[in-house]
Amino acid sequence: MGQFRFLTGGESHGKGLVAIVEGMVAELPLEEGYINKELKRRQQGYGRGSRMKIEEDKAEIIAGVRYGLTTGSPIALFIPNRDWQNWQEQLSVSPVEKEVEPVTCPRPGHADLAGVTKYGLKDIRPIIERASARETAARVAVGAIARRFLEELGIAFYSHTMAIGRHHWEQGETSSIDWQQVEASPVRCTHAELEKEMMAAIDEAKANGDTLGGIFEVIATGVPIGLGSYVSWDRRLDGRIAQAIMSINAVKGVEIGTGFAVAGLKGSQAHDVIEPNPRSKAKGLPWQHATNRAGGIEGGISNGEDIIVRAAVKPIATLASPLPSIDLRSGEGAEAHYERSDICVVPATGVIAEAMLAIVLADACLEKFGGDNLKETLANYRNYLRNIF
Ligand code: EPS
Repeated sequence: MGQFRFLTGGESHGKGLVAIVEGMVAELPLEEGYINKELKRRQQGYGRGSRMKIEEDKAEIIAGVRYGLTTGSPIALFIPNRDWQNWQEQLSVSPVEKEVEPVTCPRPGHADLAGVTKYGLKDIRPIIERASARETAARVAVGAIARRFLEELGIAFYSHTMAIGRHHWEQGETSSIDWQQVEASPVRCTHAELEKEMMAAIDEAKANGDTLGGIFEVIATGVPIGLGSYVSWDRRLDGRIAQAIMSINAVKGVEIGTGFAVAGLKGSQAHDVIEPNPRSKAKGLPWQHATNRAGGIEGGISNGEDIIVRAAVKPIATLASPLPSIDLRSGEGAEAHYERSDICVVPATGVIAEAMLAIVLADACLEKFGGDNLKETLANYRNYLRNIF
């Protein structure tokens, strides 16, 4: 991250989440309502626990915006946690008189054991709080700013669920997806039969005290050719996207385009042939790719096709029927810690990935087109497009 960067702070049950965003151009129209629409999308999805009934995420912009326009200064955001009122003693900033029972039985698959050891703590509570996916609410708020900016360049974002547990979408054409239907689906899946199967699988996991993972796909359309670069490892757009998506809680695998499947194909089957674009006089570049197996990136640079990213999400590590673990106080075997949690977060993770992809692309666009004011960036962008051929 260079031109557009951010930091978040906050615990899952603390007073709230904060984010500071730096590098956004001045005079971008931005309203809290736009950010809150994205926050609402993240809160949905079948398989969420009762926490989402408590929270109603809303971001307050506390700096960097005046009269509905960004000023070029850092943008500061605050998202209050409604559940904070139930955790004031457990997460008190000042010392408390009454001793709070520590959490000492780490959950397999969670940051608990490595985290408590790394930071030399006696209580797993601070690890639970900061490793929680609650932090992604702040990322989605930041991603909404990136998305608002990219809208001005004609770039849009979508995501859908490809699998929950063993229930898979048999690969269809992404271009055939009805995105309104995805938004209306409780699992963000367009196929009515599959949607039913996925929801039944989540119900079954819940009844058994278990959890489920899956796969989602995220797509960016309208991305110009030439973002990122092959010249150095850390400028490769695919590498930057992979890092951003892999950093989302519970994501264990990332692929761009056909990713892992391409490894089994011959070169003659794997690549996207280049052909003249018959519509180029009216619109677009003079060429097009016949297919998009590369997922819109070749040699670490965007190639003008849609960017397509898929990721595998592991089943959540907090199980109502806890896995075997140890009690760190005695070293003896014990059941892992359990507290209220979600059953499946694959649909929400797709929305979070849209935000992370927007953040990477906003950074790459600012790097390529520069500018400190929206008008300046757009002029540079249009000039680039005009001069491609
Ligand atoms: C999470 C546990 C659950 C989730 C939480 C992530 O929270 P709680 O312990 O309060 O029930 O709901 O996710 C969110 C709060 C959110 O906003 O996404 C965990 O342990 O990672």
